[in-house]
This record gives sequence, structure tokens and C-alpha cells, in this order.
Amino acid sequence: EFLRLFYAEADEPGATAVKGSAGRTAPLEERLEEVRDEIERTGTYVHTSAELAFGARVAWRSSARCIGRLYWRSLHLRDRRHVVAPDEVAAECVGHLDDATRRGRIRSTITVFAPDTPTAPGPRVWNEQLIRYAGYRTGGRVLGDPRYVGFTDHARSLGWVPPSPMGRFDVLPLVVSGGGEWAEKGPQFYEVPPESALEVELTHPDHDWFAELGLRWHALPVISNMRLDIGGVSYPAAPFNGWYMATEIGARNLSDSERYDMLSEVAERMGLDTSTDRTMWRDRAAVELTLAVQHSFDQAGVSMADHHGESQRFLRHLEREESAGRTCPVDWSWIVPPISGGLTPVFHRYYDEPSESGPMFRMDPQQA
Ligand code: HEM
Ligand code: NRG
Repeated sequence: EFLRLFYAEADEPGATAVKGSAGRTAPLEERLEEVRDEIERTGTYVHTSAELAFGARVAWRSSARCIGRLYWRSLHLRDRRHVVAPDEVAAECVGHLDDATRRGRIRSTITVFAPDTPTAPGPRVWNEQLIRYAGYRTGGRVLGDPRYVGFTDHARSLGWVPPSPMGRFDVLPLVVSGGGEWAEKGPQFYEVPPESALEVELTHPDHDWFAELGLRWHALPVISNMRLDIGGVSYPAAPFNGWYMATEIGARNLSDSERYDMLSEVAERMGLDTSTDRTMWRDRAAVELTLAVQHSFDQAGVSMADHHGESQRFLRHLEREESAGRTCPVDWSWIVPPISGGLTPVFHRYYDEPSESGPMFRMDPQQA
């Protein structure tokens, strides 16, 4: 099914970008024969680099929760299928950060490590994202990101020592287990070099006091705990990134009561009446927080989408997919932004339901 899709789309006009630079490809029937034969002999088969790049791009195109899919053809592939040793996996993850960040001119990038095979598992990255902040339980409260209290404990049990003094934005180490012969060894931790984790300090365009909150966020969202499945081959480690949309940080990570929970502090600094929900102090604070995120990233020259522009681009993507004769799976509850939903065009319609076939990213039950 995958190979037929690859060959069908590679023959479409404008598809050279999809096919990659591998040049001449064997005709479909020849390739199918070759793959059947390889599976007979080895129990699996090896994708050509053009197939891998296409598969990764189609996995992005199929991600029903992603609003950023218009540029799915531009995903940059780092083919690291030969890498299984944990030291090298960690080094390549840092290489990914450097290649993708480009001092703020972010490039959508995926690094694909060795797949699972019938004889050996591929390597694994246990972090949810390559850059995340530690959470420390201190008495009844949490310092840092409460979402990562469990992961932080795990890293410490492996020997990781937090910075002293501990802070609200301490970058967690990478936790990696190797593939192949390394698989037995169990996970090891690796510090992320500070110069590879670009961060933006948050300020507000109108409120000078905002900087005093001491908030910041990392520039690059690199999801590293999703498995990439292409044509029956499963890649357990395939970290990928695009860039942030401001609402993800402003209206969720810094606002959610289970995360940094900043709304009441922001509202109080704004001088709002927080004694009743009916003053809508939460709503007003969430907008200002998101505005501060957008403003700060823009000032720092770090790529970032806004929910209005990205919603429009997403509808263009839907039109294009329709013109290409494809359905586009969409999960409404993830696509509609967490603030001002009804002010964006993605709110006001229904979509095709997500399907479970073709290349895709999926949450690993072991890591979910
Ligand atoms: C989810 C935006 C690039 C795959 C999302 C979400 C947003 C988003 C806002 C929802 C996140 C949430 O609510 O927590 C963007 C933007 C991109 C981009 C602005 C800029 C280029 C990519 C790329 C890939 C990708 C390059 C893969 C190659 C996904 C997947 C999810 C997702 C798999 C669902 C994650 C989950 O289930 O937790 N994206 N994205 N996105 N995106 Fe994108
Ligand atoms: N909300 C998460 C990130 C999820 C994916 N978002 C992206 N992906 N923009 C957070 O860290 O806030 N991407 O590949 O660009």
C-alpha cells in the first residue's frame, strides 16, 4: 500500500520535492518484487532514502491534530538509520537541535534512527520532547513544570543531578536507550548543551512589569516520543519539529492550572478583579500572556506562528488536499486554538475523521 502510494504520488506534477534527490527509481513492479524477496529472506525491508523522506512527510500530512500541515512537503530529513549506540543517538539529537534551530530561523526537521527489526529493537528516546523543563516537588508545591515531575525523578534515579539552586526552567537531560546489542543495557542520561537549547525571555509590548515575572520558553518544540510507522517498518525514535504557535505556550503551558499556572499572577499585575469569574480576568490574562509570547519571539527573531494566520493557512491546506483528490483527517478538538476559537475560521466547520492507515506518527503505548 505504501509503495503504491509512493509511486502514484511521485509521478504527479510538482512531486520532485517529494521524491527527493535519489534520482532514478526502479519501476513499481520491480520494487515490489525486490521488497517481497527481501522480506522473505530477512523478515523486513530497507526503505530507500526517497521512500523514507516521502513516508515521513506523509506521516506529517496525516497528523490529524496538527494545524501546521500546509508545508508538509518541506520537511527536512536527517537519515540516521545506522545509529543505534546511545551516545551517538544523544549526539545526533543535539545535532538535530542545532540543524533545526538555526539561531531562530527554524526549519521543520526529522531525524530518523534505526527501525525495529525481527532480530533487534531500534533505539529509544524517553523524553516527550528533546527540550523540556524539570519539575521538582517541594512540600505541597512544584517548582518548574509540574508535568515533568515523574520524568525528573526518573532522570535523578539514573544519576542526573539538577543545577544548584534548582530553578523553574532547568532543561532536562536526554534519556536514551540504545538499539540492537545496546538494548539490554537500559537507559542513560545526557545533558543538553545550553548553547543548543535556544530560549526566549518573555516581555510584554505594553507592560514593563511583565519581564519581572521571569518567564521564558524554549524556541524549539521537538516531539521525541512518537513512533513513526511507514509501510510496515516501525521507527521507535524519530524526533521531529516545526515551530511553535504562540497559544501553545501562552494559553496552555504557562496558563494551565496543571502547568505553570500563571493566570492569577498576571491578572493581579494587570490590576484585574479576580474575586469572580464574571470579570473574565482569566480570559484577559490568557490573551496578554499569549501576546507577550508572540511579541518576545518576534523580537528575538525566532519563528513562531499565530493562531489567526495558521488557521487560514490550514484551510488553504485543506483546499489543496481536496484538489489533489485526498481526504484530510482532522481532529477538531486539537485544531481549534485554546483561545479565541470562534475568531478563527477552523472553528466553523466539520472535518473528515482521522483514519488509521498509511504512514503515521503514533504514541507508543509504552511511553504514553
Ligand atoms: C500537533 C503546530 C510542524 C506533527 C500540533 C499542534 C500544533 C501544531 C499547534 C497541537 C499541539 C497541542 O495542542 O499540544 C505546528 C506548527 C508547525 C508544525 C505551527 C510548523 C511547521 C509539525 C511537523 C510535524 C508535526 C514538522 C511532523 C513532522 C504534529 C503531530 C502533532 C502535532 C504528530 C500531534 C502531537 C500529539 O499528538 O501530541 N502541531 N506543527 N507538526 N503536530 Fe504540528
Ligand atoms: N504543545 C506542545 C508541542 C506540541 C507540538 N507543537 C508543534 N509541533 N508546534 C508544547 O510543547 O507546547 N511542531 O512540530 O512544530
